[in-house]
Amino acid sequence: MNGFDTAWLPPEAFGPLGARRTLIRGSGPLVGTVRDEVARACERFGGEVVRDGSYDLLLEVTDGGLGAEEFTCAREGGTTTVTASNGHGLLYGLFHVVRLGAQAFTGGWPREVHRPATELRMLDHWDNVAVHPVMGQVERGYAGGSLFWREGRAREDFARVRAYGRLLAACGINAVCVNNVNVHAVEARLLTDRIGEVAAIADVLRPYGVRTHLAVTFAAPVVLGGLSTADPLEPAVREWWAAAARTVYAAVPDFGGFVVKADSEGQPGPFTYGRSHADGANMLAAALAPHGGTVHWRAFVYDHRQDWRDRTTDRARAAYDHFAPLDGEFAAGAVLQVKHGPMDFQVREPVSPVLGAMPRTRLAVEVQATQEYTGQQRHVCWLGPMWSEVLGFRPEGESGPSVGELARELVAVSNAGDDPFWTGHPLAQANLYTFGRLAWRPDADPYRVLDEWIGLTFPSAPARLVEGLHAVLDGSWRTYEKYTAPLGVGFMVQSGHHYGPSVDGYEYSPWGTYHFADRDGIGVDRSAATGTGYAAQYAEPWSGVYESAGTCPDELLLFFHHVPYGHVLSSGRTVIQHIYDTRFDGVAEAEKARRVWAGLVDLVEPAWHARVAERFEEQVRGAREWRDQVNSYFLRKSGVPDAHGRLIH
Ligand code: GCW
Repeated sequence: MNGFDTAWLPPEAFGPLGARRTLIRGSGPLVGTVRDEVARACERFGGEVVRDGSYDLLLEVTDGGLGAEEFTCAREGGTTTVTASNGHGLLYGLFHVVRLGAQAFTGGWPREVHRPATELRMLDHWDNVAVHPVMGQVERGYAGGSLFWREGRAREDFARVRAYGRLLAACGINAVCVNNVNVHAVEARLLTDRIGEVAAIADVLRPYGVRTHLAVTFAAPVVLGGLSTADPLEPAVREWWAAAARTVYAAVPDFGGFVVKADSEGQPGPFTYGRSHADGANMLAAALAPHGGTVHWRAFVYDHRQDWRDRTTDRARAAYDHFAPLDGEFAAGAVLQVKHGPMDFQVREPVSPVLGAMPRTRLAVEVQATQEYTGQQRHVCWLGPMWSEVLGFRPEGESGPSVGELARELVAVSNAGDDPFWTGHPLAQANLYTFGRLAWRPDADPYRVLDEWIGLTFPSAPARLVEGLHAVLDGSWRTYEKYTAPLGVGFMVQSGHHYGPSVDGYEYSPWGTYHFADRDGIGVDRSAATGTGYAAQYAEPWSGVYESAGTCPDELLLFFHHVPYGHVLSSGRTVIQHIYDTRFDGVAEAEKARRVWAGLVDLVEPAWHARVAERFEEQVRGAREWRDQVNSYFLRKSGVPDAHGRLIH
């Protein structure tokens, strides 16, 4: 390994392409990137970048009426042709050819048009410039330090950032926000006197078609500008932001825009001035509009200081209650960035009702690749199937559009850092890759995407390795769910760092995260009839489906209902027996995955194999801890013995 892992772009992935004769037509910086990629592959594999004469592959910028990121690919008469209307599309076309491997030069097929379904496919980095005393450098980061920042400033050596940009382009990601949405004092200044550091990063990402975005604090006019207010309707404040945007664009001409976490978990926002979130977002959209930028305004607004005794406040309702009434009020340059579920990236949540309730708002769906609540990159948890379920959900039922169709943009909190394997757990690379490909095509089959990832990461993998990787990854999210959170209950984690079990870890906290287990039953009543009314935030058919415990899907039962332990699920099992069984099954599955991985030792590069093997030890230990704590807790609460008489402590 040359300092860091090649992930899904090992040199061998360029073998078929690099052995051929390629003609490249077009000019501009991204065509330059394409040319460099092909030239490098040819140097290694004996092919040639030709200027004329015969060729096997034509990569051509033409005026073919294609959109900015689109490309076509065809193969006729022994020649493969990729066309695009600019360098960006051509770069995506090149990586398409890489993905096809030898197949790109075999047989023939008519012209196919490839275009992304979403305009923006972004990674948000929760990276701090300075190391934060509690959160460390990367908030919820499980892959070492930041790729961008080191020792309080932008890195001097950008080799790693360049390699990152390349990996992102190869899976279709076109935007990165380079700092944490919780904007601390040092990071606030990236907007003003430290914009040069952002510009340096943008320069490195630009050749891969990745635009740079910045998280900013809503209080910037006060904390940086010395104004007495940050009121979004105050002319001096609006002018301050307009001037700030001008400075940013002078340094970064293709700057993507701002990301804002306002009135959320202590961050400042428009509520301080009695203004709405549309007022706040629109002010920033107005500042960015003359330059073509957008503001990503996060919908993660809720009361994080609630009284656990108060059963009427329901955190799950918060985003909808705050934002749905504002539909139609957001400016064209404002994107509302909505977490995929109503709570906070738990292992299982329903899809956020906000996504079906704001047809006149530009929506981005936010998912979490960094595994805060899904094993922190010590456990294998491939999130493709979860994201795919979210994107396939149809808020108005079968005849209506899917979330993937409603979302104009997809955003993931990145799971990458300066760890040699990028993601701490090497298999977590699959999450990053899968996110990019699902963002490009939300209706893609995640298991096919995983095949692609395997094909690229392990070129010419024998069938035993391909099968082994599928065996370890395919069901890993459900395995994780089995030993952790039953039936849609969340937050049974240790408080603060969120790793490992603590059934009551958040039960009496101010964060709005309760399961209400007592001796008789468990779950949150979110029905309209007797509960918090959250179920009514959905349109039919879902409001009806979720309203009744009889029709609510098993996996979400305790999210929507408080039921007795003896309640019989549609699976035929009681809730308590389900809790016991799934814990035992989850541990058995984790142990099996560990065995499968051990059996691949001869097929995977030793350092790679060893890192995963080491993580599996921790995963199995952790899974047993989850099983024993959760089962013991519920045995003690309910007094109901396990029907199979297994050991519960
Ligand atoms: O999941 C929670 C995390 C916070 C995070 C917040 C958010 C960046 O625990 O660390 O803050 O969500 O999404 O803003």
